[in-house]
Amino acid sequence: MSNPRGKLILIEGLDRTGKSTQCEILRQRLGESTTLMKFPDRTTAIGQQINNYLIDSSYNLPDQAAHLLFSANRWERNDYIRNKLLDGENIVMDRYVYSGVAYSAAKEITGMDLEWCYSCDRGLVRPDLTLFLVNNESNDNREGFGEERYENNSFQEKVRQQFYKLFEKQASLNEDNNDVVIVNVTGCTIEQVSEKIWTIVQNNKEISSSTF
Ligand code: NYM
Ligand code: MG
Repeated sequence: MSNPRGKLILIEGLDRTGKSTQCEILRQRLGESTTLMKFPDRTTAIGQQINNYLIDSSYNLPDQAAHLLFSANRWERNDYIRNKLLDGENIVMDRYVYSGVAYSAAKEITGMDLEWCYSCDRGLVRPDLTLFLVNNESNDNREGFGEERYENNSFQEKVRQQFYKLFEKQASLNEDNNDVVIVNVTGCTIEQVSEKIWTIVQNNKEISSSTF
């Protein structure tokens, strides 16, 4: 008999909410057959272009083109993701489609609405479980905040609203079992957050994922 399919667990959130730390802890907890992935994946050729766009505010790209690069960056890893899952490996993912849609839609460009932003990610492997980390503390004292494009409080607030719109839309479609769980991490230590996440992951019902 072949291996059972692995699980794709996604951690999403605004900048500096502790996603990367939590992804690493979760990967360790899930054990050996678990791979950690992150988007944007800055190691590919497309990812390097994205990196330049994020770190250099004078690097101009039409917003639509920037959006398509982020999406292409996911598509170039889609077969790898699918094959890992089919081989029975779990994947813990640090950002994915939801970030792609929320950050771009938050720019409020005419014609670049939620639906437009979502459309180019249709068909990507869909997570089994999504955890959305919410930290209501101010970003002002967070180390490194403000170094990259998008890292300012007023834009982050717009992104937060787009994330919620998107989750509502998903829930209203109710097409399958794609669970999004909001995890409030305000005032929590790293250990407390990792415990919250671990409880949710362990309680997650058996679900089979499909595509976006
Ligand atoms: N981001 C991330 C997007 O704008 N679109 C996307 O599709 C993805 C995956 O990139 N501010 C933004 C969110 C972040 C920035 O991500 C870099 P990170 O996780 O800080 O490296
Ligand atoms: Mg960041």
